[in-house]
Amino acid sequence: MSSPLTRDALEAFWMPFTANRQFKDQPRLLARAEGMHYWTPDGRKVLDGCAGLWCVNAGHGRKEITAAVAEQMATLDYAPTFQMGHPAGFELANRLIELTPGDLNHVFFTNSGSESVDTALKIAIAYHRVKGEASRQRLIGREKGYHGVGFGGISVGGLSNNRKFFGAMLPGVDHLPHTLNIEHNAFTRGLPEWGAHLADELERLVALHDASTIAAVIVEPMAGSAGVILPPKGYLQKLRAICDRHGILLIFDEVITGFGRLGTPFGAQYFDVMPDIITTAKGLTNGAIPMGAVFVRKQIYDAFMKGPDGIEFFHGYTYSAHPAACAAGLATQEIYEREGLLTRGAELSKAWEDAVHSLRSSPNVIDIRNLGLVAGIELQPRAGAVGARGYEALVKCFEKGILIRTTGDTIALSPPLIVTTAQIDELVTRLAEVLKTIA
Ligand code: PXG
Repeated sequence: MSSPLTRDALEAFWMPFTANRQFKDQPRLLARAEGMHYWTPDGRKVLDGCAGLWCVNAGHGRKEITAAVAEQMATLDYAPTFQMGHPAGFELANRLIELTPGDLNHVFFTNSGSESVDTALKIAIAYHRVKGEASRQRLIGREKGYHGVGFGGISVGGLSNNRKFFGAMLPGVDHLPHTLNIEHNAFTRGLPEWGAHLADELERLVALHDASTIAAVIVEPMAGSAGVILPPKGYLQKLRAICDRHGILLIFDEVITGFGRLGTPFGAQYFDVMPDIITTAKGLTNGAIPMGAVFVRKQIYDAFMKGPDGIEFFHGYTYSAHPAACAAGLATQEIYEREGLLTRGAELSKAWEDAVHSLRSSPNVIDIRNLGLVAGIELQPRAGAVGARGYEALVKCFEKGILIRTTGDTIALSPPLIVTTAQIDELVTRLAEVLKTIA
């Protein structure tokens, strides 16, 4: 590898969610990006099969975003949004609520998905309190859920590696069962038929804890990080109905499914289920500048806007609605609209489904799951070495010029929404070639 960085120079940066020693012994560096591709420092071209980390939905190097950010920085580099404001924050909020379903018409800005999740959980608990139901403090997440890495997010999250090192976390949290079931649903195209009854577990938790103690349920409408786990047909509708029955808020964590990943602006529209709160980040700014946003329904916002004059919600970040992020967000939304990217996934999803399911005949593949422009390809774990096959796939794919994501032994694919059918074929063909070389 012809990186200018020596082994020593790699030490100072403690890398996130990375096997630091393995990486630093054999680094994989990305130096440049444009459109559907990255380039390594030595000029090798790599096809982006996962939109960076599920975020670069309009493809890389979008000049309109660069120009908008540069102009914003030259005009107003920073402005506080505590008891002050600047035009771009309001402009972006208004632009975004045109995309959200129903009356999800109020936006709280954050800087990441993790902050969006913690913000949403705090809004949910505070909402019940301002309505006079302060006993509703309990939060319900789901096994295998990923809601970022804040203490709120890991508490409602359901990935044990992300939880077990960090002590007791938030009290008063419980979890629904996850919906992954290879025995019943292996190689299903789109949403699985089996498993809607798993939502009834929420009734069991309500019976156990009593509805008067429960503030909210948070789920990813389609779980990305845990290895692409789909909701069975009717499952989300059932969750919605049970929440309604018991006055519990339903939060959809759409950090991955937001901004066109499933072929609709949000997953809520894809599934035709209306949550009370939606959390987002990633595709909001095409990954170019960090930003997150939490969307809440009118009744929630209105509940806070009553009561005595003064600050209604004691929460916010120095960089909430940062001018550079707002400029990036506005330019990104322009691109999405002009190029029809938020619905392009719907046009491509059949070709995508056919392409990824062709991997069924590849060695060690035990399940393939797909929805919109997402796919999960699950490999049989090696005896006594869970994740080893997945990691080998990641490394070999990179050598072969495709960037994929792996979680354990599951490969996740989620290309930028500008992907062509030829590039889908290229991605899947190269992946099939790699899988043939993995014992
Ligand atoms: N919620 C969901 C549903 C996510 O997918 C977060 C919250 C946290 O977002 P931030 O911006 O704080 O990282 C995420 C993030 C992967 C992968 O490879 C997924 C995420 C992040 C990094 C890698 O699956 N999702």
